[in-house]
Amino acid sequence: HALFRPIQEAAPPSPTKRQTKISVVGAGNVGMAIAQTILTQHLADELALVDAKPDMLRGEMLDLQHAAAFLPHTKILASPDYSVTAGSDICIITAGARQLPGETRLSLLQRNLALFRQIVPPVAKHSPGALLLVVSNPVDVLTYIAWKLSGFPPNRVIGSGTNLDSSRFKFLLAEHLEVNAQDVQAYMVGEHGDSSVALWSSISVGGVPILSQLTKDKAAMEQGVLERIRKAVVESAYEVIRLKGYTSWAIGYSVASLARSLLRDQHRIHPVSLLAKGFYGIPEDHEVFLSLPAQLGRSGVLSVANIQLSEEEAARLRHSADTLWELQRQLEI
Ligand code: 6V0
Repeated sequence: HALFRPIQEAAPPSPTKRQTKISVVGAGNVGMAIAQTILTQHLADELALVDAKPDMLRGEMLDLQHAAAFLPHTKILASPDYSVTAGSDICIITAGARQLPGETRLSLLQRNLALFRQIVPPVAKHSPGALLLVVSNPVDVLTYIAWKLSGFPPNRVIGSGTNLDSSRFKFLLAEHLEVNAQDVQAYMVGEHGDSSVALWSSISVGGVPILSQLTKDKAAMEQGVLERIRKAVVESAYEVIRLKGYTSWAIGYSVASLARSLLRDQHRIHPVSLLAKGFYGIPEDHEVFLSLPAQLGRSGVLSVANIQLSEEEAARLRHSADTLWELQRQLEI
């Protein structure tokens, strides 16, 4: 005897209304923080997890499913087999090898290239229309590798890039200025991590541009403080890793905010890693991914903001582009 009596006249579901699906490849610290933020913010109707460790993966899936009574309704699937990701709107890649003590960047990159060879082709095969969002490090080079291996157009392959660095930057600026971080506008661009570039002229609070409001002397003094804040942003990832072993919550929120802007076609501006050749003097033959403030929507990167860079900022971007290009030339993709 049925628990509920169906209503015969109910209209069939509209054929234009479709379910939203997000897949997360790599159910480690970062993948699970992203998954749980996606669930609490109800960004998808279906969430698929993939990892190479089947028992751990099943454990993570069950643990999330057991929270069903407290969460908006989302179907949660998990499997080491990529068919579970079929028909995704966004595939987020967080799987990555960890740097071994004394290991060079190139050697780590080669191990991650081998990993991406196993991951990207099946992801692209099962979701040929998806947006690819790469989180694994080094994120700028791995986004390039994901672009090459997927065969997707560049606007559909995005690296989480300096979206997180910019959030750390806003947090530290907000503390220094004693304001709310949500009222701070500030961008870090370029390479994610040590060589990221802080755009001083971009900083404003509640519409007040910080540096141009100051007298010359004060601006010079404040520039020193800001440089210390930039260094603190770069240091902060190392500090969290030293203290707790990995970073997870901030990158979880950062990637969920990207997923929201993309899926809900919000046209919001985020600094993300995108194909940067031709921008700010980066040579056309340098197929490198670097973060620039970009407008994100349902079809991926919609446009790149035409920001005013100082000569020094542009030179730093070009230097990163040269370094990445040289590194990528040593890889056989
Ligand atoms: P982790 O906890 O070791 O998780 C990695 C997961 O990947 C593990 O569960 C592995 O089993 C899984 N994995 C490995 N190989 C495969 C494979 N072939 N197929 C499927 N799954 C596989 O690492 P953690 O989650 O801490 O970090 C993941 C990655 O994110 C690293 O590369 C980090 O450097 C990177 N981060 C990037 C950030 C950014 O801002 N872009 C921020 C934080 C971390």
